[in-house]
Amino acid sequence: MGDTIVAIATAQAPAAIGVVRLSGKEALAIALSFWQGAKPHPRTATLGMLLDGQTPLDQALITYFPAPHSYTGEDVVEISCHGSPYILRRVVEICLERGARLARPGEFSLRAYLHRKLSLDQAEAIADLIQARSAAAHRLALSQFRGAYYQKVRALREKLIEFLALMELEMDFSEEDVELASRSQLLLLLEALDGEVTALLKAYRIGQAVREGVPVAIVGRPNAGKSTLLNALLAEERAIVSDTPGTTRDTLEERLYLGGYELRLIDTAGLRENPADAIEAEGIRRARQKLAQAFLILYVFDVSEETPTQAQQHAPLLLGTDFTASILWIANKIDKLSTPIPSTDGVIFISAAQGTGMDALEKAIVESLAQQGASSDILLSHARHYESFIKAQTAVKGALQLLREGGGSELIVEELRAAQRAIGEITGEITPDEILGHIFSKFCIGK
Ligand SMILES: Nc1nc2c(ncn2[C@@H]2O[C@H](COP(=O)(O)OP(=O)(O)OP(=O)(O)O)[C@@H](O)[C@H]2O)c(=O)[nH]1
Ligand SMILES: [Mg+2]
Repeated sequence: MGDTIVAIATAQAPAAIGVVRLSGKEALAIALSFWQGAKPHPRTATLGMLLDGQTPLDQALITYFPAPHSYTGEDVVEISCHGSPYILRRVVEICLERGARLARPGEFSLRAYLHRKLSLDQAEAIADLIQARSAAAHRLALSQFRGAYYQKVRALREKLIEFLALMELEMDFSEEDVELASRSQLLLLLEALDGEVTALLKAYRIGQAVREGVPVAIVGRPNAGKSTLLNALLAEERAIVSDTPGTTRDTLEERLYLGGYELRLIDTAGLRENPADAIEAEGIRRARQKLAQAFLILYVFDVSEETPTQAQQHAPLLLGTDFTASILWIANKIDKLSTPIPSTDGVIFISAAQGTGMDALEKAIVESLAQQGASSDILLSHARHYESFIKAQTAVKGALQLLREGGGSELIVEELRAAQRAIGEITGEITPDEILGHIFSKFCIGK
């Protein structure tokens, strides 16, 4: 970690400004070695000229953050110059010639973590923040970064550690048969812990969906108006619409931003019991596959052909049972009705072709996501955290079982240790090096 690293911290395209960042002991010396201007004061931007040999390269600002008050906890220098790919590349090359080394992806954040400027989940939150495309993903990343997540996890772990300490102490006095850790209190703690961990685990699917885009499948019989609905939601003629049943043969996915969420809207082939040919059968198979992955199902039916009750009765036959998503019932083509039909609870009436009822539908989609917990600030959204919590849950359940069966303290202590280790992995209190390398390698260079 002793060496000084350098990387371009901004996007690699012509832009008004671009930033090159240096971190490490030699950061300031390297920057000043091709700088013509005043020596920068800590944390104050200083104007000067960057030199390429004897020739001016660019007018720039240098900001110097002496250790430990910097992002990485080391001496950091940020050079803001004009965002020309050539200038930025030259600045990096000159830094390399003067002894810096090119940073690996995520290496600035890795250093920040190693210098305890960030916990591991906070470092991951920064990577998420950079990637966030929707308000909801941004909110999740920010709350994780601000430590909401960390507090919750840490509180759980601290309680565990208290009990562990007491039980370990007990084992030292084993001949005297003292019971320092109340078994009934431990049982209560473990049950509470099990409840919290289970709730966090349950929120994983929605958390991941919020971060990566919530899959929403549009399904229903052929000709119900699914593709018309997709187009109406996107406000774009994206999918082919025709009055021939079976027009959509493959699935089609588009991103839509709605109510602060990023949705992955998936149009599918119409579902029916007896497909006409092998292609349609394959389309239906794919539709069912998307159904299984979806978070929300928009079930579209032609209300001029079946009543809401009939549609709801038939739907299970078409949908099968291989899905967990909640369903929004959408009665389409209300413009074709000569007499309006009475409103039915939980059914949204629209005309996708004419754009009627779209506001209510959009509102219902957003509400449904919120109801499923998508608006929560603390959601598990990383596979790595999920795995650690699964390990913790297994250990907590193991300890609970032992406790209920009057199992020996040694075995219970083993399980408690495993649980606290698993939770410690999330914030990075206990994390093997190879896992660290893997986590940070997924960051972008310069971060
Ligand atoms: N009157 C009326 N017609 C509609 C409405 N929505 C769709 N249609 C018509 O219904 C027919 C089928 O529409 P699509 O959007 O292609 O239906 P689909 O569900 O995607 O059909 P498949 O892809 O074949 O499964 C087309 O002729 C549309 O113009 C609506 O709200 N009102
Ligand atoms: Mg279609």
